[in-house]
Amino acid sequence: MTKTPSMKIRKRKTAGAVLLAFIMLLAVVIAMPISRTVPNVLATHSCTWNGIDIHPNSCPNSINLNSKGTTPVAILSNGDFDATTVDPSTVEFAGAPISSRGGWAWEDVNNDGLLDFVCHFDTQDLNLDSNSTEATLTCTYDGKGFTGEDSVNIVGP
Ligand SMILES: [Ca+2]
Ligand SMILES: [Ca+2]
Repeated sequence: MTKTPSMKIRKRKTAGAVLLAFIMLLAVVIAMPISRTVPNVLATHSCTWNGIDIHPNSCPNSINLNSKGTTPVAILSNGDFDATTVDPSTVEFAGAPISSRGGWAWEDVNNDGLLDFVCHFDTQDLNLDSNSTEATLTCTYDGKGFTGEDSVNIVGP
């Protein structure tokens, strides 16, 4: 049987469809690990942080605004940021300065080999209310400004 030009085109089209299907399958395979991690990210949304970890290594970050205690917050070091250069006198979390009761310390709270800056705030001084879902910490380090955020879960009466 002689191949007509139209058959050739049809064959090429079939090959194109097979290739397309293969690419789509490949895309699905590649996307699978991502789609597997997405639900995890969503599930742990309340534990995510942006530079800080309220109640280090604890989740959710429950805060009882009637508590007479202190709330610990870790400013986390990373490859580009050394939390040991934080100026403690400039640290403010939800409008409150570092508590004289809790103070601050350098401690590697997330075991990544980099010292983090852990500080405590008088919970009753925090400018948060029952509708708050996140809290912000600001400070200066090395003459530069730092802003970190983490989620909060307001509990209690
Ligand atoms: Ca936490
Ligand atoms: Ca660390």
